[in-house]
Amino acid sequence: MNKPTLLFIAFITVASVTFATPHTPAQTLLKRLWKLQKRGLMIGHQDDPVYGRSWKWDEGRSDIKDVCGDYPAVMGFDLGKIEYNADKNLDGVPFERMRKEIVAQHERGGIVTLSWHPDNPITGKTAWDASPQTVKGVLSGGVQHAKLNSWLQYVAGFINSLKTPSGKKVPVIFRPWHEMNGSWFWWGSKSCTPEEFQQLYRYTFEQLTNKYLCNNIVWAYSPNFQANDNEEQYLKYYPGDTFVDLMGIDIYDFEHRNDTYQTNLQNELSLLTRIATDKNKLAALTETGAQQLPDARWFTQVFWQIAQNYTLCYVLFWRNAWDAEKEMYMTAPGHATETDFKAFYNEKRTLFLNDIRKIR
Ligand code: BMA
Repeated sequence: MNKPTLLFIAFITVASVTFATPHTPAQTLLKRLWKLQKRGLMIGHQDDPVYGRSWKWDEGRSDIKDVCGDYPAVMGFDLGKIEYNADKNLDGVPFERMRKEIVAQHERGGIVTLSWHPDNPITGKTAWDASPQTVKGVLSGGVQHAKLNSWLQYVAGFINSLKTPSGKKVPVIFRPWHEMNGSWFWWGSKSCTPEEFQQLYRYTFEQLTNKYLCNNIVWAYSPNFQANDNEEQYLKYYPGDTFVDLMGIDIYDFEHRNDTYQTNLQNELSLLTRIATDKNKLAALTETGAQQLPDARWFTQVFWQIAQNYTLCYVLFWRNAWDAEKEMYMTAPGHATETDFKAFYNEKRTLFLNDIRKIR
C-alpha cells in the first residue's frame, strides 16, 4: 500500500488509533470505551428494548428497566437478513425499529453493539448451515463473490444510516463473523481454513472502511469458548492488529452447571484479559448467559463472583427471545432472579446507563 492510501485509511478507521486526529465517531467511541473500562463492567443486553420475557414490540420498555428502573449501558442488535435488504431481521425485528432504538440508545448516552447472522450464501440455508468450502466460495474468485459484495453493501448502508436527528453518525461496536472457532456457522471452523477466515474478515473491514467509508465502527474479534483454551488457539483466526479494536469471547451455560461455567469463565477471562493487555486492545465478554436462569442468585453468586475480578469493558447477556422458549438469559419483573438482579445493579462496579451517560 502506498503512503497516501495508508494515511487515508488512518483517518477513517479506528483500528489505526495511533493516528490521533481528526476524530471519527468510531475514534470518539473507542476513547470513551477505554475510559469506561477503567470504571467498571458495563452491563449489556441483546434486543433489550424491542421484546422481553412476556412482551414484544412495545416502545419505551425493557426487562432490565422494568426491574431496576434503568436501561442497560449496552444494547446489542443483530443484522441477520439485512443481506437481502429485508424489512425485518432473522428474529422478526424491523430494521426501521432497530435503527430508531440504536439512535435512541446513543442519544441517551448508551452504547450499541451489532452482530450479524447472515444466511449461507452458497446454499441459501441459515447461518447455521456449516457446509464445507462456503467461505472460499465468497472470497475473491469464488462463485458467490458478487453476492458477498452486495451483502456488504447492505450492511454498510445500514451502519452508515445510523444518524442522530442533527445528522451526526452514531458509532457502534461491530463483531462480524463471531464464534468462528466453533463448528456451527458457515464462516466457522468446519467451513473454512483460518487463512480463509482471515481473508473474509479483512475483506469485510476493507470494504466497509475504504469503499463505504463507515467511520463509525469499533471492530471486535469474538471467538467462542473452547476447552483448555490458550493463546495460540484463541488467536488462530485473528485477522491482525490493524483490523481489531476489541477482543471478545462468547461463553454460555446451557446446562445449569454453575461450577463448570465459573471455571470456564475464569479460564477464558484470564486468557482474554492477558492477550488484550499485551496487544493494547479493549476486552469484553461479547456474549454470555445461563440459559433459562434456573438459579435465582445467578447474577451475584455465579456470574459476578468471577467477572468482578477482571478488567472488561462490557458484558452482553443474550436475548429474552419472544420466539424461542429456551432462549432466556435476562431477568424480568416477577422472575425468580429479580431480587438478585437488583443487588447486581447496586454493585458499585456494574455499570448501567445512568452510571455512564455523563462519562463521555
Ligand atoms: C442465536 C439464537 C437464535 C437467534 C440468533 C440471532 O444465538 O438466539 O435464536 O436467531 O442468536 O439473534
